[in-house]
Amino acid sequence: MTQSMRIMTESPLNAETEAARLRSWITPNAVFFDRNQGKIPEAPVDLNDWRLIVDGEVKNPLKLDMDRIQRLPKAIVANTLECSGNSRSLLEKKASGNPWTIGGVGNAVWGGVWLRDLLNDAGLADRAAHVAFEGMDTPLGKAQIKFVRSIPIAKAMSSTLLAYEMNGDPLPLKHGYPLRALALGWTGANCVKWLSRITVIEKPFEGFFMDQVYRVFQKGQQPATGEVVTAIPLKSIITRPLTGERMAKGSIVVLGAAYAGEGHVDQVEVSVDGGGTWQAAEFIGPDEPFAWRQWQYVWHADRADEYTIKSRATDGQGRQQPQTAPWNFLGYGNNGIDEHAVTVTVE
Ligand SMILES: Nc1nc2c(c(=O)[nH]1)N[C@H]1C(S)=C(S)[C@@H](COP(=O)(O)O)O[C@H]1N2
Ligand SMILES: [Mo]
Repeated sequence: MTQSMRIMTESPLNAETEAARLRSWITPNAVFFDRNQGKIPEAPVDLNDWRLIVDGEVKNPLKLDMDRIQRLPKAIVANTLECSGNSRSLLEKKASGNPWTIGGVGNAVWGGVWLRDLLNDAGLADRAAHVAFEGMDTPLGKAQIKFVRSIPIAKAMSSTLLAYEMNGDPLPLKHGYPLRALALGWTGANCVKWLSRITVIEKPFEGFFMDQVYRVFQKGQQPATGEVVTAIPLKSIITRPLTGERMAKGSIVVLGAAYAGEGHVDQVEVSVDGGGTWQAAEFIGPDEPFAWRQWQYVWHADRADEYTIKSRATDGQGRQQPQTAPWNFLGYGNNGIDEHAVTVTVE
């Protein structure tokens, strides 16, 4: 069965999940969003030819095959992955990049090994401060720039998984087979697919995908002086009803999801009068670190009219989603309440 996705570009493949497929806690692998800078490998690498190299500022560099990796203690963790550019097209002031609506996000249960276990085996040298990941995808475009990203050592040692399973299946080719990094609670750009090499370095990796993109900067500002995108910001989305829907009067189930990156979503509220009054939504389904929470709100819509529905999340520190998202040149991190409003007709 062909699964429907909203394809934004075919080469590289960038496709978002339909809102209706974001209504379950687990996003099925077949409809999980695709975000690529380069060309997805045509065929899965033969594991006989594949090794993971761990080198750089370590005492004993490692070269591991998949059997060795799978004999290490296995971790199974939920994690919501979101592309930094998700919801970009909903910004009032346009920003350049893929025109994501809300479907550049998904939640999966990943199986793999903790990066910390490998780094401890390799033994960190004193100068170890960042960890760079290199993917095996073929770069597209004239510049032939490989997708390499680095994260600080503290994140690498605390909560970064190397995943070889996704929702109980071997990691699908599109999502990084045989191994991908997952900096839990951080945006997708920090989660390099098709891993071949992990290099411990003294300072952040310098290169196109570190310095020119995945940074928050304003028009006219040098991208490299902007902040690097790391943790996913607090956000809620409405997955039912969808904007433009017409519904019969009566009880209408409003559904959505809310996530907070490394934080915890404590509360979601819903407004059906454009933000005038707010009622608490109920959570449904699991509550796991790094994973979104699904919520519902039963709306008794007795009067035919046009309505604007909004949702707002509060995290464990009492912080709330912003009313409107702070704008930046590449439109990253749109978590505005207003930008995610849906307008429906009750008749
Ligand atoms: N090797 C490699 N890893 C990559 C990318 C890429 O282009 N190449 N894109 C990144 C970005 S920007 C995102 S949002 C996620 C998307 O992961 P997915 O396609 O499995 O949803 O992968 C990240 N890892
Ligand atoms: Mo991304």
